[in-house]
Amino acid sequence: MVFVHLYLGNVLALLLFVHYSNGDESSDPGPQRRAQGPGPAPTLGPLTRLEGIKVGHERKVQLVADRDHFIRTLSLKPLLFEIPGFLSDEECRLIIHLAQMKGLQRSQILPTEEYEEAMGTMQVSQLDLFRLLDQNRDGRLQLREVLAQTRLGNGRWMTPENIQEMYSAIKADPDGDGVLSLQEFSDMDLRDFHKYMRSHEAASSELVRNSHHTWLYQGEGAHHIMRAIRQRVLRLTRLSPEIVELSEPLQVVRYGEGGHYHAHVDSGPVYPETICSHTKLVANESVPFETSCRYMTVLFYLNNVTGGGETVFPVADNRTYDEMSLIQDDVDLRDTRRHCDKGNLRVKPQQGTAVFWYNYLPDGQGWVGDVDDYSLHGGCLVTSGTKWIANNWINVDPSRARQALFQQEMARLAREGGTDSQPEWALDRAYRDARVEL
Ligand SMILES: [Ca+2]
Ligand SMILES: [Ca+2]
Repeated sequence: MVFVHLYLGNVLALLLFVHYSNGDESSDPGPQRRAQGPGPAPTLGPLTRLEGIKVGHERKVQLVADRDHFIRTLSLKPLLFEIPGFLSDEECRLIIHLAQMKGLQRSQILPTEEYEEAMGTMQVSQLDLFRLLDQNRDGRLQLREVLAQTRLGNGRWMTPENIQEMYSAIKADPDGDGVLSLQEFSDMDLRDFHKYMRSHEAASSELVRNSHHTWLYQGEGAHHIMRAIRQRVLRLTRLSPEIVELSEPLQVVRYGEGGHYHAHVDSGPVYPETICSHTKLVANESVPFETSCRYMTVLFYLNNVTGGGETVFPVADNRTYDEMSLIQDDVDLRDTRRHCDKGNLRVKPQQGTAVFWYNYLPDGQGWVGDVDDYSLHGGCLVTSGTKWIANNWINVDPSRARQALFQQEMARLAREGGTDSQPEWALDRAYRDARVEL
C-alpha cells in the first residue's frame, strides 16, 4: 500500500511538474539529431563540489588576470556562495543591452487545456487523489495540504484566500471550516474545479512567476564577453569544460516593478521515469517525463534595484526540512510577494555580484544524488524600479552513463560540424561585436 501511494505520488508530481515546467523550456536549444549507435561511453570522473567550511568562510580565487575575487559561504544547506564583483559593470550593461536587442518574452503564461487533458488521462481516482493530498493522513484536507500542490494551480499561484474563495464558489466546503472532509471531497466534482480555474483570468501578479526573459548564446562565435563569462564560470565551478560548454545558454531576466518569482527549486525530481531536457537526444524515447537537470545555478545581479527584489532562501540552514512548517494554513513562506521578510536568508541585488549553489545533494560516489530541498529559493517582490539578473545553469544528468553518452555524442557532432548549424543562434552571432557606451 505504501508502495502504491509513493508510486502515485511520483506520477502526480512528475506529470504536474512536466506540464508546469514546459513553458519555461520552450527555448531550450537542445540539438535535434538523434544518436546513431555510439560506442561505449567512457566513465566520467567525480563532479567537483566546492566545500562550504562554515557560514561566512572566505577564500581568495583567481578567476581573471587583473584582480582577485573572494568567495564567501552564505549557507551550508543549500551549499550557497556569493562572489562580489564577479562581473564588471560594463559586462552587466552589455548583457542587458544584448538581451534588449534580442527582445524579451513573458516568462510565464497560463497553460491551456493540455493540462486538464493530462489530468483526465491520469487514471487516478478521486479517493486516490485525496490520499495523495492528505499528507498528514488524518483523513481531512487542510488548506496547507492543498497549497503544497502548487501545480494544481496550473501556473496560477494559490494563496489561502484563493482556495477559500474557490471552495465557496464551487460549494466544496459546505460546513465552511476551511478543511475538506473525505465526504466533502468525494462530493466535489473536479470538473467544477477546472471550470472555476479557467473562468478566472489571472493577472500577472497572480502567476507563479512575473517577469520577462530571453536566452543568450555563449558558444563558439558568441560575443567575446559572453565567451569570457562562460570561461570564468568554468574556472569558478572547476567542472570539466565539456559539462560547462554543453550547458544551457545564459538566461537573462527582467522583473519590472511588481515582478516576483515565488519560491521553487531549479531542478526536477530524480525518478527512473524522468529524462533530462539537455540529454534527451541520447535517452530512451519511451521514458515519458522530461525535466531540467541543473546541477548548479550561477545567478548574476546585473543592476542595483531601487526597492525589493532580493533572492530569498526560505529554509536555508534550517535544522530540518519540513514542508508542512514551511506552508501553514495562513502563512506560506514560499510566497515572495508577502512573506520574504520571514525567510531565513535574503540576498540583496548588487550589480556584478554572483551567487551560486548546488541543486542536488552528492550521491556519495562523486555524482548527483537527490534534489536538495533546501535549495528552495525565489525572487522577492520588486517594490520600486527594475531588476535585471542572469542565470547560468550547469546541466548534469543524474545518470552518469547518460551524461557520458551525451558528451560523446556531442563531441562526434562537433567533429562532423553538426553543432555549428543551429539556426536559432544566428541572431546572437550577428551581435558578436556589439558595444555599450561607457
Ligand atoms: Ca490532512
Ligand atoms: Ca469542511
